[in-house]
Amino acid sequence: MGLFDFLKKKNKKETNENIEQEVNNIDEKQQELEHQQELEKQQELERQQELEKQQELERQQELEKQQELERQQELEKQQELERQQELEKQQELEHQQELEKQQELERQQELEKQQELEHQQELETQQELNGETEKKGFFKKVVAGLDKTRKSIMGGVENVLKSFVKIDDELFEELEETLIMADIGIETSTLIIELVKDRVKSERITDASEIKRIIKEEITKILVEDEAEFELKSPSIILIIGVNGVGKTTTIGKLTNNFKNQNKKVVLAAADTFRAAAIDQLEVWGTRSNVDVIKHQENSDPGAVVYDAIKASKARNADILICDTAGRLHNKKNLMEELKKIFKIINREHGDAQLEVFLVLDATTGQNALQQAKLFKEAANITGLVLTKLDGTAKGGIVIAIKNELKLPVRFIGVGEGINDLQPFNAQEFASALFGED
Ligand SMILES: Nc1nc2c(ncn2[C@@H]2O[C@H](COP(=O)(O)OP(=O)(O)OP(=O)(O)O)[C@@H](O)[C@H]2O)c(=O)[nH]1
Ligand SMILES: [Mg+2]
Repeated sequence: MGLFDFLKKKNKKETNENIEQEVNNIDEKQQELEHQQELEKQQELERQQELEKQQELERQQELEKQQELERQQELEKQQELERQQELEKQQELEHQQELEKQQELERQQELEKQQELEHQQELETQQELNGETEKKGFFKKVVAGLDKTRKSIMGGVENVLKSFVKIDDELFEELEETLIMADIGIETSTLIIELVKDRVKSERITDASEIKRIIKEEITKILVEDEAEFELKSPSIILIIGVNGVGKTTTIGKLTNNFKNQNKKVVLAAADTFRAAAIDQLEVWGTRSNVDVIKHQENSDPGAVVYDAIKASKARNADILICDTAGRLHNKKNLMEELKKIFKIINREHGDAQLEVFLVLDATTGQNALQQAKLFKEAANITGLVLTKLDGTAKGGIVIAIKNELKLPVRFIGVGEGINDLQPFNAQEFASALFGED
């Protein structure tokens, strides 16, 4: 082989090698490219997956948040429900307690009513047994009831007279003091002693023992002065007033019995609405005499009760309507305002009825009774007095003071708690009972 061939061959070989090299290069490049693409695809895929993962996570979180919120709301709803149930339970409990309290109160009132009724029945039976329903029996009771008063007045007078032989100013002073001590009051005691002095002078009395008789006569004169027969026409309204505890409701019970015995038709008005027990108490008395009692709820307007009672007594053609009133209002002004309202209603609704306003006074309170009468006289047109509890008090001398100072007629006197323990006041009889036979 020649050099040329050799070179040619060599050259060809090199070219081939070059080509091969070239082809190889291209192959590598190709591979490189493919690898690159593969890599990018892979990365793209990973990014994609990453994104999806991210989105999935966010969805997940969103979902959890949502669920948490719902759980929270559910919890709050549950708590609200429990609170609501707790409240309802509490209210139910309170309602139950209120109901029980109410029932207990009613049971108590019913019991008191029953006891009051039994007490009255017992008294009545007792009186019937003793035959005291007779007027004679009543007079005896007045005499017995006034025993302490008699001793207080006349016992005192006798004691003073015992220690004086001569009639002088000192004797009169001591006598006056004795009368004041016996609840006859300063004004009336002074008047009595002045009258006694005048008579001692005009009748030329020198014997001190004569003075006792003169005192009795002068007191009797005061008691019987201006006495007029008390008469009730039909229809009549009697309004019973007075401070608490003096015996208003009891007096109404006794009066009702008195009028029923005279065949009068009576209706009662429970216008003392201040206490539920006051309404019940009047009802008990109504039941005992079998008369209608017009009543409203506790604390209702007394004027409205009177209004209804007037309507009822007209409809039933009643002869007498007797109205109980409260003596226990918060203050004097309230009490007087309440009375004024009642008067207005009576005048408007039953102006043609005979209106009697009876002030009830508790004789055992002595001078207080006189003070009360003065106060009530300013607010109400009192037409008569009822003196209660004259049984067994030493302060009956107050009747003399009341008669002299107030110029109001005493209409009835009470000498006990029973239904028959009330009588029309008869001054002459009262004076006899007060001073007895001696
Ligand atoms: N011994 C005696 N007790 C009497 C007499 N009158 C009433 N009482 C008693 O006095 C108390 C009070 O009587 P009530 O009739 O409730 O008096 P009230 O004025 O209606 O009283 P309030 O309604 O509270 O304002 C009762 O226990 C009666 O039994 C009486 O003439 N003699
Ligand atoms: Mg009463």
